[in-house]
Amino acid sequence: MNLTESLLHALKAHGARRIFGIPGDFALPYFGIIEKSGILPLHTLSHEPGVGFAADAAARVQGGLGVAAVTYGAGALNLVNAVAAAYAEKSPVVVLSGGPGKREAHSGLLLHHQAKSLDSQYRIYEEITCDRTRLDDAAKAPAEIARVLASALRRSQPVYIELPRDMVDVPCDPVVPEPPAPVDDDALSACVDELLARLASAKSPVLMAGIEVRRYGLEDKVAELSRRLALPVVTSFMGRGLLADADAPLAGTYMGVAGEPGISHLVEASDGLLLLGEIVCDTNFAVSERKIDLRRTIRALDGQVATGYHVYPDIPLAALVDRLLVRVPATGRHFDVRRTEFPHGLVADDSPIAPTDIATAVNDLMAAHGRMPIACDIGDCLFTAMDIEHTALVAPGYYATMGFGVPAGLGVQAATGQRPLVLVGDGAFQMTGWELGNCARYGWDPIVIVFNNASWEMLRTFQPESSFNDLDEWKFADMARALGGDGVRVRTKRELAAALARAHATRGRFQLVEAMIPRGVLSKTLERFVAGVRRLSMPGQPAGTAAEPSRVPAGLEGNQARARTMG
Ligand code: TPW
Ligand code: MG
Repeated sequence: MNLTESLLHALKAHGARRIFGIPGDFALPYFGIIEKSGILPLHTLSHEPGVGFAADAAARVQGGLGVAAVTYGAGALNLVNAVAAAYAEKSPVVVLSGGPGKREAHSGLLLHHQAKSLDSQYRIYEEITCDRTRLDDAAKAPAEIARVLASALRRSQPVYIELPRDMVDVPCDPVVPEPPAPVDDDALSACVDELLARLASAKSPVLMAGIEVRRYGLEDKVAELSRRLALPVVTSFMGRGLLADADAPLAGTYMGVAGEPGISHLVEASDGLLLLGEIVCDTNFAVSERKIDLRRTIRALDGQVATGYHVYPDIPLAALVDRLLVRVPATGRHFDVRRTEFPHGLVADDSPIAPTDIATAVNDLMAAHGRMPIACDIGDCLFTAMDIEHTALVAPGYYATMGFGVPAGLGVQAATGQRPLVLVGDGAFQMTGWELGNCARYGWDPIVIVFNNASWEMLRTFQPESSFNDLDEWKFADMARALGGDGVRVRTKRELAAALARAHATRGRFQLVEAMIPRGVLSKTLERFVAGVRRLSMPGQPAGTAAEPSRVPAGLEGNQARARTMG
């Protein structure tokens, strides 16, 4: 076995199922081995950000590892934003990068694709990965690979592996996976004792499920736990889509001032808020009407548990949930909650389309034909998605990078075999929409709804006076045929409903529905978000005046709303 084959077998053994990538001359040798060995299938895309987003989405929906394979320099540095997104949102993407051969690294010549030094790339990746290795020693490579892949799975974050191009086919031993890290049983017991005591003494405990619940494959167990503990469950904005397929008492999604008032009250009035795997970030919490004192919550995140001022280090979420299930017996009683209701029954008339109509039309479609997984970009499309029935959803709800939606949809279809629905704004589609051209050769056929308001509308809501937010009206539907799909532009609710039905009935080619939305028309959720942010951040400010980001208090402690654009 050679070094690349050893790596590929290890990736597979750690849960990778496919590789997304773009080669280059530093990468050709190991790409050759990927193709010839057939250990993992390879999907090439058009632009490295798309590679990263697809690998990230595949990891999110299927569990295990996503793999993004690129060349040195121009390739790997083009991937940086997507890997930073995966780092922030805890998606275990393995970055494989070709690298200069050991001998050429010492030739004295500057090498093409080199930035400042040959190590610049490695150092840049130190900031956005949780572990790294350069495989320049075949004897050490198996242990290095084992360590790095174990880190990716344990931390649920990206890692970086560089393959010098003259190392890829040297003989190498197979990788022996690292044993799971031991958990201190006494610490786990003490932690569970305190946690259960806190919940038992709370009058209105609530469980907020965060993304780690999915990252560590715990959705069914957490659903069971919440029933046994009779805990109403909410997700955060970022965690939307979690537990959609689990049998959980799921009330809805917490979005503070932007969300359903009942859910906001449930969370903000809780005296026992259990944050399981929830990233404590501004998009999740800064929209709180009433301050959530984080010190009074119980937080399990990043392999530790904090209650009040006690911190239990080295308690993995999976171990915590397993132990809680051992300690809390099933009662046999059925516990459920009132659930958020979502709009259904689009009045398919000749009036123009508002974002919320798209949510209604999608709900109607899914009610008739079954749920689809959603890949969503940032922009009003993501706020609109909050009005769509609970279904699997991948979106950059915290890091908030544009360009995620389309390539993530490709990653979802590759990973699950299910046909996804992609929601994307015109601005974001301009960034990565071209990746749809790769659907034909892999047989992917997502339904893509482009919210075309000829605008960077979310930015406009925060700074209405700037004319740079006006975009030209690109004719996206016309581009679909050239890329191997079908496209249709719709202006009315009637046309929207008909186009979605037709798209759903047409398999085998991607279907692009370009929904024309007048500038300034927002989803109900974004409207509430904007109004709430203004109200919270600038008391006394007349409605309709843009808040100025720099004057708004930031920081989580105070849970003040920040007039941020998610950008
Ligand atoms: C990679 C900053 C956040 S939202 C936004 C920008 C430019 C406008 C999005 O326009 P779109 O959607 O897609 O038409 P909509 O509903 O607002 O009209 N560059 C990157 N990521 C972010 N977040 C930005 C810039 C931003
Ligand atoms: Mg737009």
